[in-house]
Amino acid sequence: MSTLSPAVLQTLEGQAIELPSWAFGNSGTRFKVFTTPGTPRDPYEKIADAAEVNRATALAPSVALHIPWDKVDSYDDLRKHAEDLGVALGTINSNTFQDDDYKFGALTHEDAAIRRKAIDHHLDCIDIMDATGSRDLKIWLAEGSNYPGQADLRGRQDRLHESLSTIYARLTGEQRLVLEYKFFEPAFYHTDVPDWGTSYAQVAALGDRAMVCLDTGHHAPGTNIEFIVMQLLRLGKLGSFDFNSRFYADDDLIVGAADPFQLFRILFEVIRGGGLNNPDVAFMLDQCHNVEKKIPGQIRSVLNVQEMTARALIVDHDALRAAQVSGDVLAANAVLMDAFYTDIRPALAAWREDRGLPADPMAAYAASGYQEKIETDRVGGVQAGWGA
Ligand code: LRH
Ligand code: MN
Ligand code: MN
Repeated sequence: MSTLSPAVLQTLEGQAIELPSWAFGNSGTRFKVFTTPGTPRDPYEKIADAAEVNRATALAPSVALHIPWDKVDSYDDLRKHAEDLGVALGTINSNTFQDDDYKFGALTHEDAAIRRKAIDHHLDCIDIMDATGSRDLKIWLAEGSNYPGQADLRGRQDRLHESLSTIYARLTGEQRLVLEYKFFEPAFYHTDVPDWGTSYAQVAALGDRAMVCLDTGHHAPGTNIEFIVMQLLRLGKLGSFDFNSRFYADDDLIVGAADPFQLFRILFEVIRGGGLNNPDVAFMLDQCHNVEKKIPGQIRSVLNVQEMTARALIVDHDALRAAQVSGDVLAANAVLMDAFYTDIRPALAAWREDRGLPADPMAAYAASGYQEKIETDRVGGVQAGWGA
């Protein structure tokens, strides 16, 4: 059995992965949304479910909200509810992608009145951050065009800068803005923030408290995501991750499910670049569980990140450097692969037990009775979905 050194375990102890509230709601494809028994009926129940993930793993101390999906009467009250359950409210995600007014854009729209409406939504989100104590405002924009000639690409970029500047000026104290990019969807011809370079150019023009958000599902197939991680860390602009897996498009599947080796390579570059347990870099999940149970889906996800972080932490850096410097290609590659193939799961299970946590969080959750309880208690209400 592989053992993990005290230094590695200490690093792992500092790991925190934020959960998305929407992972606990129903979601699906544009063809069908299957409902899951026990699905939360409101933001309070989503947070209660997220707290179960943290209880089983001690890995998920905060929950991200999406506005208006998680609209409540009192965010002070929601914050207290979260704190009573041992979790904090985290990143506030804005939403300008489900309103008829935004058909041709929101922050980039030709019409100043529509831009103002979209800016005001972000200012409302910052008011919510003041109440929840959240640090980050995460902006993902569904803006773009479907046909060449439909839009003035340059004008939209200029208006985006103007709108973002107004939002950025409202941030106070430690608050930050993170701008998420995505190469396509829902627009198919052009997207206004399609890549890390555009996100970087926009946030660099704002200031130190504006950073890039990297969603692992938002790249073309074959993209070397770990290279982007390296570059953004090097530039001091990697603000956050939205972790998930993709096979084809923006699939939002369980992180580490589609390509565990890619997750390893990403985490290796995070560690190499000083991004692990670094307050500047927020680790979040952005996933949906369409056919599997949601709470175990989230437990599996945070464990996948923890397991892959452990593997990336045991890379023998001295041996790797020596091989790189001497040009020994095969030896260098072997150092990485040795760490990737090491089964650290038994060592992590033993370590969890030492800390009073379940050795097998998946089994502990299944035995806890929580799933049966919510499936009984939550019958009859209107279930909160991905967009409700
Ligand atoms: C866009 C996205 C973004 C949204 C979330 C629901 O595809 O990744 O982060 O806020 O999905
Ligand atoms: Mn995302
Ligand atoms: Mn996405």
